Amino acid sequence: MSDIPQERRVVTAIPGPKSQELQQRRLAAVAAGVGSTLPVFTARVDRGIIEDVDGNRLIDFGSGIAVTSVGASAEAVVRRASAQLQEFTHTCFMVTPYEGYVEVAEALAELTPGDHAKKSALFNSGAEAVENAVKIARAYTKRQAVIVFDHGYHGRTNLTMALTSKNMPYKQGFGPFAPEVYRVPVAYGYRWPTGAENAGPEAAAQAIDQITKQVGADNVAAIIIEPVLGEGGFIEPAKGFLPAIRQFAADNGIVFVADEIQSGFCRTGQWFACEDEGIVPDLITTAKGIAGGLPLAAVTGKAEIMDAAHAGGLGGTYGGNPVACAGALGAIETMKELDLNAKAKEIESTMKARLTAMQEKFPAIGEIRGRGAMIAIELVTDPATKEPDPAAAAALAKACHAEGLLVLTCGTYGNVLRFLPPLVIGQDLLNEGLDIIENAFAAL
Ligand code: PLZ
Repeated sequence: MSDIPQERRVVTAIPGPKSQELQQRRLAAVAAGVGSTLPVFTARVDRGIIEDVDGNRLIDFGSGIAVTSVGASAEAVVRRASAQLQEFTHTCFMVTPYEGYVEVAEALAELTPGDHAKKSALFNSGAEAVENAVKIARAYTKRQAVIVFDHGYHGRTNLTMALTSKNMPYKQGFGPFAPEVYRVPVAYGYRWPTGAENAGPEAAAQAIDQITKQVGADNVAAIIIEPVLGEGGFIEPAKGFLPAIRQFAADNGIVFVADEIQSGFCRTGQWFACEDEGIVPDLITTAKGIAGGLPLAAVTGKAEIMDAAHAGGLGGTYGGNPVACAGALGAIETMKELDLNAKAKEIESTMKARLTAMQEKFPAIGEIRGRGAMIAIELVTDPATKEPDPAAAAALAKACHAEGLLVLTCGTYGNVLRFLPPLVIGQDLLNEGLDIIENAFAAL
């Protein structure tokens, strides 16, 4: 287990000389299509600190894109995964099964919303989970169409590219895409033409109208939505939108799928973000935070839907790998023991208070939004026109990186600065990170 002093330390330029050397090797050996936010090469990670190969200690406001909520070297994850490594690394659950997989499925049944009978299937990546949710929904409904939303993100495989809304960088040049995917409006309050207060009901009415008129509700297998849209800009659908869509799905025999890959596992201060509006999905996809950094993903849902796919119809060589399952059990143990839902809510109140004070000084902050430790600011050239300002987001991120604070950007317009600290980050580091953001604004 890493044990790094929880203090920022900048001892070289960022990236430093050793990182720059590694970056040269990387550029020669690694495909150009695989990018990096900040080419600082990692040596060790512990709670809120990433230590690089030059000895710099960066404050982590990214968690490897909402993955290492319990930290990237959490004691229980390291202990359980190491013990599993000693026993066996793999058998393939489809060849000879093992208890860890079953335990993860039991934990998912306990933690996900709803008290109906639930079953799970495990996979390696978020995109794979989403693809399988579609397979299961199609098998159950014997229908084909899939409904997704503006600003939605669901992955980089062929079907999930089709489900993802943003062209650059995710889809450009990679088509043709899978058929029977239809995109409808989402209640993006900040940018809704008639105002945020109308966004929920109006967007729901438009979405439902488009589904019924353009697709036909009877043809729809699944409606897939992120309860907080992640890559699209940390958009919280305006109040009332999710319940209306969920009800429409129930009324029309459509499988309602909550993609909680980014928002799940304590990230928003609930086990799952859809709980905030009392939504009980038919299926829920999880990944990222589930296993403390080890690759694991799941589809969990109503037993009768999950059982619709024929025997042998679901699977994959590595799905539910035993080491990843052990890691997940360690991550879940940590979330419960440290009450990371409460920690996420504390992070929200610290961040929102500081960001609200900044917004008064810096009009570029058009909106502060998100929940728990999934917080973002949308940057605009002028709060009156709401013209997106991706250049400001890029400049602020760059300035933060130079000071040793890792932040990420996102958003359909590339103008959102997002903050996803590990839920185990200390209050001092959190405040120091916010100081750096404030100074970056002042220098902008
Ligand atoms: N669904 C809601 O957030 C992954 C993407 C990073 P995978 N988000 C990070 C990038 O640029 O590739 C994500 C998500 C939601 C699905 C996925 C896909 O999860 O594990 O990356 O396949």
